[in-house]
Amino acid sequence: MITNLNNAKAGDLVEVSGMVHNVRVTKWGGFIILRKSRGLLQTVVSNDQCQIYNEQGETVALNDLCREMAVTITGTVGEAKIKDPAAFYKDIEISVSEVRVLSRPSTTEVVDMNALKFGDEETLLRYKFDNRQVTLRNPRDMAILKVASVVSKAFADYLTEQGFTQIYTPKIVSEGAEGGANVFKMDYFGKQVYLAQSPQFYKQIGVGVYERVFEIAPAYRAEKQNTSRHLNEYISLDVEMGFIKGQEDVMHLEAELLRAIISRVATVCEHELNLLGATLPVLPAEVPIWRLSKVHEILFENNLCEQDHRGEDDLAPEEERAICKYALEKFGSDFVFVTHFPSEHRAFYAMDDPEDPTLTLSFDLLMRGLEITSGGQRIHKEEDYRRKMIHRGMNPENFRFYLDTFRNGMPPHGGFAIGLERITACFLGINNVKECSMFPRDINRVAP
Ligand code: AMO
Repeated sequence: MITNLNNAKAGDLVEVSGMVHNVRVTKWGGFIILRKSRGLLQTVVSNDQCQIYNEQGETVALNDLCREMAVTITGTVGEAKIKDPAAFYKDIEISVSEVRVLSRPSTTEVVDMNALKFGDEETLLRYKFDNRQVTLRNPRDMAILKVASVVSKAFADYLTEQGFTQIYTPKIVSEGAEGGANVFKMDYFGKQVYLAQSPQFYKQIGVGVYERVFEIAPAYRAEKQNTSRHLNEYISLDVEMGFIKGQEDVMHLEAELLRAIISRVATVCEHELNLLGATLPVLPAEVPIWRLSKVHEILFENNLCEQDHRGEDDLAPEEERAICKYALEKFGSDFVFVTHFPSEHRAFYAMDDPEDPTLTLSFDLLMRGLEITSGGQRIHKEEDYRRKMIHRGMNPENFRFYLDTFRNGMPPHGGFAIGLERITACFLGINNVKECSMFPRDINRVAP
């Protein structure tokens, strides 16, 4: 008897366990559509050749089975051509000889995760997230989160091959790393502390230890706006590397890392990509790298934005979309690096450009119209940190342990962070990043 369906061929006797996704009863028997870890498996029941037992071992009929029962099925593999895109097993079906019910839902009205037919996207998403513990079982949602999982595994594998060490840093911190007001405060035995906006300080500290580090962990942002690109808790794929010659080394690493991730997703997630109708992004050998000022100019000169954004110190969302469209049309790239953001607009740890200290050696990576990464070279001298902090009205004493790292010697270094939900959404053409989070947290939602 074979239990691994991936090795099964026509004529093999198999035992398969799974959840009943659907039951269709016909005159002669019917179908049990079983849900497995990657998608659906069709099984065929002929009333005269199949025994079905309930949890007590009593014989029952096919129409006694219901959705979300856990069952073990024994049967013979047959060849098939299944059209349902949610079917993971498209070339086989099982002719069932025996079904054993292992457990059943305690309600006869299980949440309808298939018929998510609402008029507008907002109502659909609310229903989906209100019942997330069950709607996650929808093959489409399963597929999205499977891709996210493969992305993060590919991220870890590639970096490990490149000599990076995975680290785990605290999420309860004494100071926010990214500045600004979007930091969650919490009470820690009577003292005010924060939820980490990013592992920035700690991953830099990690460079002093291991030269190259990465982390996959949640990050917290007290974003008050409820947008399709913001979560209050997201998974940050963080990288930091020592002994760089400049931010170009960091961008180069990120491009090669993305190449490895795209290639892994293409190989491992063919089923998920087909189900979601997704096309992976194009990453050319040379990803365009433009300064922020150049992007404003390109868009203005080519009349690609409604407004003139020249002189602005950041990219407007319409610019992000427009420059990505331009890069795809002109350079065949779904990615664009934008560099040299104004110092005043970037976090204090960004290294200022020695050629023009009003700018930083930092970058964003845009993909298909959305920022998926920020990164750059960091300051690595204590005195430079102190100068910049004082200039910004920050109290260096609040960052003692961080500054102590540089006092004790640090190599030139840099890094970046990719938002897992954002990169997944961009890969799959999903409009709202919340769909790429297992249990999204936004201003109105902390449960389930
Ligand atoms: P930044 O704040 O730009 O940089 O964040 C890096 C990336 O994290 C993702 N991200 C988010 N995703 C969903 N919801 C949010 N609220 C959210 N905020 C950020 C985005 C973004 O590009 N320490 C630096 C990184 C570095 O320089 O290494 C940082 O956190 O994809």
